[in-house]
Amino acid sequence: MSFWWIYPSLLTFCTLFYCQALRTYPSNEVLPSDALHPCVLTSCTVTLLDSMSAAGDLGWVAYPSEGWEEISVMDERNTPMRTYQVCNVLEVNQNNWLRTSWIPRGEAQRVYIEIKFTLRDCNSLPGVSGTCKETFNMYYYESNNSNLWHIHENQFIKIDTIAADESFTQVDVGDRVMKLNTEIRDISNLYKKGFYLAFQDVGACIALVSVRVFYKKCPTTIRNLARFPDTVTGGDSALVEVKGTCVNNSEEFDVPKMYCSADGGWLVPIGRCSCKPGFEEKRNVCQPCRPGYYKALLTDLYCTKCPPHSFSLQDSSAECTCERGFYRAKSDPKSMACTRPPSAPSNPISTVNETSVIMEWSPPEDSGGRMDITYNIHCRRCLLEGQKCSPCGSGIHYIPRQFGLPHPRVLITDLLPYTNYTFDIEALNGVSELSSGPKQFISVNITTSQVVNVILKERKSKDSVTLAFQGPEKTNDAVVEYEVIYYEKNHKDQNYTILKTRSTSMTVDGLKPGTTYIFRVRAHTIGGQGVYGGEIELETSTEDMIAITDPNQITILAISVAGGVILLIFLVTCFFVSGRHCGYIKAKQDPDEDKMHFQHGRVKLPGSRTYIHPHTYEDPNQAVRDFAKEIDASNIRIERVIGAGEFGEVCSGWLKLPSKREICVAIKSLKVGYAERQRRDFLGEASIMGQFDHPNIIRLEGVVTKCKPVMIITEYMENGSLDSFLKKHDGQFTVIQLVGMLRGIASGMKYLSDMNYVHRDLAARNILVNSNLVCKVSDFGLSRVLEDDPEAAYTTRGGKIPIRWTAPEAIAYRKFTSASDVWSYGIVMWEVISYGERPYWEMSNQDVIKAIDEGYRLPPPMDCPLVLHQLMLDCWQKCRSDRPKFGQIVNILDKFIRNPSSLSELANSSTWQDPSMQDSFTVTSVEEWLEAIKMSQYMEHFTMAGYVTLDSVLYLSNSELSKIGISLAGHQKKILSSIQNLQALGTHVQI
Ligand code: ACK
Repeated sequence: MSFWWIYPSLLTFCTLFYCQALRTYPSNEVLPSDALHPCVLTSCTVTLLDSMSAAGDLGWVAYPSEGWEEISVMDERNTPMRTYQVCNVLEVNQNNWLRTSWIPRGEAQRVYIEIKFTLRDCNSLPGVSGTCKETFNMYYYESNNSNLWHIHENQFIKIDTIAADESFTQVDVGDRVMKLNTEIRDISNLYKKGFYLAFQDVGACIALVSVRVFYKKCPTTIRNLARFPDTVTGGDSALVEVKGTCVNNSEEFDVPKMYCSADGGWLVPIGRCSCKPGFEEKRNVCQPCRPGYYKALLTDLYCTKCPPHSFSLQDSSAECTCERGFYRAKSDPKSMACTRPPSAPSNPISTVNETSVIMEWSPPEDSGGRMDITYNIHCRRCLLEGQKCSPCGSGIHYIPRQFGLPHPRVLITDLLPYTNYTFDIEALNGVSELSSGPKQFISVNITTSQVVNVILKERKSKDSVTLAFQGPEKTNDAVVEYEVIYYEKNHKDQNYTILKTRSTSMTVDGLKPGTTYIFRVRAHTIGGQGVYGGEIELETSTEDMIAITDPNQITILAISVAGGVILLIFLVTCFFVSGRHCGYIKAKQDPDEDKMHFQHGRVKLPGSRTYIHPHTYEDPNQAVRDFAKEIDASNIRIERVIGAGEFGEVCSGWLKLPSKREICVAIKSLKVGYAERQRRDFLGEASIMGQFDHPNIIRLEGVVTKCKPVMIITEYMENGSLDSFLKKHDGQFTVIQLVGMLRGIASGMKYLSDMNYVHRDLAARNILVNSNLVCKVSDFGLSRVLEDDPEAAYTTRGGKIPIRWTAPEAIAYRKFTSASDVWSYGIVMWEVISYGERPYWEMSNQDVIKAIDEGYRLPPPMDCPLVLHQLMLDCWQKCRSDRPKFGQIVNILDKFIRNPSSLSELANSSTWQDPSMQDSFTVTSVEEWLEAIKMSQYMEHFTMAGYVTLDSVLYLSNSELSKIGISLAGHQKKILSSIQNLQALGTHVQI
């Protein structure tokens, strides 16, 4: 038989699919791993046999001998290659076998056989019908034996009958029309070391050009930082589950797994490894963090710059080391800046009330970079101030507690009377215990007291008085003796007398008639000796007098023989002048000036230039009688309720006095069931108001005291209180109108200050407006300071103060003066120009105090003339003597009104105003913050330097700003002051 139809260029049909050399591996040989990588990443094949690559005889067994024949041909590169051909198409009953050599299976359980062949179309051959076939069969036989010579036909297992997709008909080699067929079959679940393949021809004309046997692998790969090794696909079509191993410097985060599919691809990666602390992932490997950077957690993705006040000098840092003097608390995240203990608290204010003390203080100026500031109180009892101190021991109560106070205030009770105490207020934060530095504290010395009421019991004769002592209440039996010192007024240096008694009363005789004496009393107790109480000024009469027998007439002369504390209440003795019961003293509102004056003479009449406090009257009803006109209730017609005051309702109505025209009035009534003290305080306002007569002070029409309800009648102010009036008419007035209102208020205040009256609660809510837009000062309540003002907050010294309106010295040590009223007036100016905006918006009182102390002042409201804001700033001078007087303010405002063009230049609120002082200032990122303060040009500087969270910028300093490239002093200042505000408004900032 000739093979005329096979020709050398046959191989132009063959494709060199695989690059391995033809090798058949001994069964026990381990496949070299580099043989596995011709086809990385997705799938990989390992060739077990490739007939195309055989250099010499293939050595396959063919039988019978006239069947398959091995033919050497040359490929296009003239390389000899082996083919097997058979073409016994003219003869019947062909059964020609061709069996390969033993093929080791290696690690494969499933192998693929790819055959390339040509097959002649029987129809194209003449005279072969009935004998010519167009298929052949493929078989395999598994065996551990590589040297079998003979295998019985029926031992083979059939893989498939192979038919040609394309058979050829032409013999004209020039046409190159022979078609090369490629078929792939597979054998699964192999289990012996190797196998033989066999091709059975049953009468076809076939050329077997190539046989390639291979298996598939999933190639080694790294996924999710886990390395997956080369994996041979499964014996059947099931997936092979493979567990990955973490690459260097990584740890298993969640067991990494993948599945090797039957066609050699990886599927379904689950789980992962993560780079260990100190390493970050880059291109499938874990690389060490550079010096200056760190990665704290397995779960962190990248190395980040060391937070402020820390550093890392080496590669692979899992955390940064704190600079000297800075620490990291156990619970601090590694990403947080290192911090230090706070500085000592400052500005302590203590208010001693007998045996208890309220202490308040300002938080430390340097919080150390932390928000978790607490305070401890350490108590020492000292014999002399600051000397020979010993721990206070138990029995003292601290409210809310002694240690770990979250807020800068504490109430301490159950102290011993007449005792010096030193309280050390220590500030701590989360890293205080890590520092070996000294404790940061501030000391407060206080002396406790207890009240001794001194009573003028009798003034029987012109040369003696009998005084009685009440108290100290809680330790009555502890009082050893009372000591009275007295001297003639203005002659203290020349002569004074000290008398002591164990009794609770004492008659002082041998006094000169008609002479003014000063008496002071103190108590000695087993706890120590108090200091003298306030001065009691008494003038002996020129004639003998009748004893006062009515206990209600007993006059309390003074309260408080107190350890140097200010709690003095003065009461007055009766003094008969012209047969009239009208003794009074001039009240002092300034505790620094508390000194009792005892004046001869008559009650000063309304219109006098000095105001008289009703408390100076022994009988407050007398003050009402002196200063307020009694009105018959029948002259009043109540119309409607317009509001609620501290003591009861406020109504509008009509007053018709005989021979006068009916006028509209406001009627304040005292609610039923009042206590005597409430009645006194209620009418006290009338006694004050009745002394004033000015177009910018609310006018008292009179009082109703003879029947109930007790009422105070004032002029009616149609537009109600100024703050709500402005809010209602937001933006509706001209600047001149607003200045006119302010001028009126200033004028009223000038009148009051000329009369030595200090208002203490000047605020837009306490100004009333009539239908002509005339503003009048009101609210002269007596129960102040300032129980009825919702804005008033308790201060450390016990009083209630409307913090936002009050001058710092009045808050700190109750220095209320006309100059502190001027401060409040400045705030009223701001309220007026901003149409009733709340001063300092929603900042807390404590923040306001702190901000003012640090020099912050309210910015100009929108459209505020520059000169008005300047005037406000003048009113808010820290030093009260630098503030303008009300008279000057009136003059300045008059000038503005006369020359309106002076008001045309507006203050630039955007440059003045730091938005971070406003309540609406809620920034959540460095970017938002920089934008808000118009410094966003520095965003990149912050980012590059690693200041990416608000937390991290909170404690930047000048030098750090310079380091990151912000060198303009003005910009540094702006950024730093905003940082301070951010710190102060910690709650506004979301970190
Ligand atoms: O803001 P208003 O309308 O003005 O509400 C309060 C309320 O009574 C409680 O004080 C109003 N009010 C007080 N005195 C007068 C007055 N003399 N004329 C008009 N309204 C008054 C105040």
